[in-house]
Amino acid sequence: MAPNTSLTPTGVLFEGETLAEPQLIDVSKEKPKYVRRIVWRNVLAFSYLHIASLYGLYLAFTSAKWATVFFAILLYQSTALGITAGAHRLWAHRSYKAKWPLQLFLMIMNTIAFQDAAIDWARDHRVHHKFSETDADPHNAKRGFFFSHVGWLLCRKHPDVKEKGKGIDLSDLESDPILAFQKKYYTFLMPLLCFIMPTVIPVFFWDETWSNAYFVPTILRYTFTLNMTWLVNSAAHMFGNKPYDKYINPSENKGVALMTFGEGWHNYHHVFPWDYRASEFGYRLNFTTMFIDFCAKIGWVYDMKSVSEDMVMKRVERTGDGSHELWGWGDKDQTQEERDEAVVKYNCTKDQ
Ligand code: ST9
Ligand code: ZN
Ligand code: ZN
Repeated sequence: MAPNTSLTPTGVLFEGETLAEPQLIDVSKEKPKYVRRIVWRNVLAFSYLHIASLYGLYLAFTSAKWATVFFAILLYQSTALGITAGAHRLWAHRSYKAKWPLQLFLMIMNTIAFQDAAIDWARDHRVHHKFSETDADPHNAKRGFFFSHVGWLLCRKHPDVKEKGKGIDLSDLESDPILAFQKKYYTFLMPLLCFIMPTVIPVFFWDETWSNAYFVPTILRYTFTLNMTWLVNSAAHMFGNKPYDKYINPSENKGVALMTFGEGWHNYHHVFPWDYRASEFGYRLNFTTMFIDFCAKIGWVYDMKSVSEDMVMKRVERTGDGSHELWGWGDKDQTQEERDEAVVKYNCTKDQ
């Protein structure tokens, strides 16, 4: 029998004391040690995607038609919206409401982007926000850049993800007919929309070769979009300022914001996840907000939630790291202390 190493108190307070009944400690209830289990099928699949994408990149510069390259870029942009405006801001966070034509458009774009059914994507993402940087976070950035970028998709999830995830309410998404349809027919819809359609269109409409059509707008476009998305979990959880909350890892990362249509303002987003703009700065590096506002103008979007300037500033003052942007001297957010302590040369009036 293993020695009793449990920290559970035995009830014995001093040497010589005996207990009336010997206390048995149920070690079976102790948390089992986490062992990482690699999923080799995924390792092979992602290795293939990345190697084939390098070939796609070569073809894009050497033999693909302009129309094919343009098609790949267009697919990247529109399917990114299926993730940002769809899976992320609409479904995972419910930060705005959409009429069914937009829901349908976003569901189709989301399926072309192949990041699993939006219900599953949103489940992981809700867990990510509620248990950020713990073992229950599916892509816990404390486990390093590689793990939070792609490593988490190469091994079985930590038991805490599943345990804590059980408490997440998904009834709103499960009762949504468009999302239920996507999930039910995913194994048919996803290959058709993500792999077959983007390969067939260039061949039939502008006489592209099968190989260019497969490697450029299909494999390269898909792998590129995946990596841009993963950067939010890796780079934007490690590099950048924290003007709203310096006690958390998510950061304001302009490079990621640019490539993900506004999802790199990640310090703001983790502090105010219900804000449909996912940032304080309007359309700055935020094509998704522009798109949602445009849809609101044509009547497809309503009930958009955001955060008041006043509430943002209170949070900046309370927990920010001091990097919140000012336009310069006299900005209304400049503190009195900053004015008083400023070094002013050749000052000839009392009024600065
Ligand atoms: C992909 C997703 O790449 C990328 C998501 C990125 C998210 C980024 C977010 C950033 C913010 C937004 C920015 C957007 C920017 C976009 C820019 C665009 C330019 N709660 O998962 P399983 C339970 S996908 C509760 O298999 P394993 C549940 O019972 C790429 N319970 O776990 C479940 O059963 P079911 C393509 C949970 O076995 C069961 O466990 N897809 C939770 O450990 C099994 O679930 C792939 O390559 C939870 N959170 O396997 C597939 N999770 O589902 C990759 C699980 O029936 N995935 N449970 O209810 C896999 O192969 C597997 O999931 C695994 C883990 C091997 C990774
Ligand atoms: Zn995050
Ligand atoms: Zn989020």
